[in-house]
Amino acid sequence: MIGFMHETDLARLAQQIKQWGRELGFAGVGIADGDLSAAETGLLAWLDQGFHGEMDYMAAHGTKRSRPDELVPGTIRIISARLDYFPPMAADPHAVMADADAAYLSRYALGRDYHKVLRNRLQRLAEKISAAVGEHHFRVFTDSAPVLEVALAEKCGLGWRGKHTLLLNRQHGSWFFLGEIYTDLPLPPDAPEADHCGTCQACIDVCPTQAIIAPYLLDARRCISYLTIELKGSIPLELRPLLGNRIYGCDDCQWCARGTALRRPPHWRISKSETGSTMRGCWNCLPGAKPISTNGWRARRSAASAMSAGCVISQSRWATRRPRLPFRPRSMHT
Ligand code: B12
Ligand code: SF4
Ligand code: SF4
Repeated sequence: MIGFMHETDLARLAQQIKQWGRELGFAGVGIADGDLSAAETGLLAWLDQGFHGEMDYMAAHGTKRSRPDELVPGTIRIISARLDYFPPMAADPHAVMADADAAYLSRYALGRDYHKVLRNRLQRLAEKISAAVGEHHFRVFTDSAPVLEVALAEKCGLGWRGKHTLLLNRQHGSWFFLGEIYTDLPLPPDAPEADHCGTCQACIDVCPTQAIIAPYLLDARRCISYLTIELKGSIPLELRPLLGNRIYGCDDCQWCARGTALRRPPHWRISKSETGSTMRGCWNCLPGAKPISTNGWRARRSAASAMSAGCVISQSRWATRRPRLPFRPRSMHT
């Protein structure tokens, strides 16, 4: 059947896939071709600089990460999907970060394990496609293989690349996960979205460790997310005081705000550009989350670092209480 599909049938199928995606709970679905040559140059430069630190998996797969058809032969399109997260019942995150007796976990870690949720939904989406067009070759990924997820989602217009390097859009800021279906279906690709960062650089200014060393360039070795989740060794002494009570990931660069009604972390410094219209591109302040205890060893390790830096985290909160999380926090990345 696929061999006989006309362009108009493929365009209709692409619309249908997006509709099925919405029905499955995705906030956005786009279709990208597999040409990531520009991103490949950036990836190689990033690796050359050693910005990946101990994340050896980032360098381990040659060009498979930037060439989808090397990872899954026959792939010509990538269906990229966005799943929004943000725990609606959570308390004010800025209050948590200001509370020396609390520990802050990044918002993504407060819900169900997104790997499973996203993967299951993508699998169901791929099966719907199979039911409609017959067997096609596909593979489903979410942070589970060497894939340049942000570059792919950027290509097909699921948002624009912020200076913090994440993808964001006007609807939900950057508070979403990404996942993909690699396919051999010649679906019509979508266009990228325009950049709305303009002259704003609030995310760069607010980063506690100055990990965003230039617009669109992150030195992961300085990023609190890396330090508290990925790094296996101990957190460098000079960075510890900057962690505050963030013990599992960090969201500071995602709290870029527009408008005066939005609440900010206590250390927020308003950049000049925030008063300009460019800031409207980025609205991320939403209700926050409660302090959460966890028995994750990395969380304990970073809590210990935070305490050694003068941040008081009550033992009962992070060590002895029964974890309230529905799952054990784990690294997002494999
Ligand atoms: C490794 C990784 C990390 C690392 C490194 C992050 C990074 N920005 O690279 C660490 C552990 C720090 C991390 C942290 C987080 N992560 Co992460 N991470 C990944 C992972 C596995 C790979 C990302 C990657 O390819 N990085 C490599 C570099 C090369 O990519 P890049 O930033 O696009 O690089 C460009 C620039 O460096 C540029 N470049 C190179 N040289 C130069 C030089 C100059 C001068 C300039 C200007 C540019 C430039 O070119 C490159 C290519 O375009 C992806 C999942 C996936 N498989 O894609 C998730 C992913 C990106 N992470 C995600 C999330 C949610 C987070 C956190 C928010 C988690 C948290 N709350 O703690 C933080 C955010 C930190 C941040 N500001 O990026 C989501 C992002 C979703 C979104 N909306 O974009 C992803 C997609 C996971 C998912 N499936 O949803 N993460
Ligand atoms: S804070 Fe400003 S520069 Fe950073 S992603 Fe948001 S709009 Fe772009
Ligand atoms: S996650 Fe935190 S430490 Fe990492 S770049 Fe963003 S603000 Fe900086």
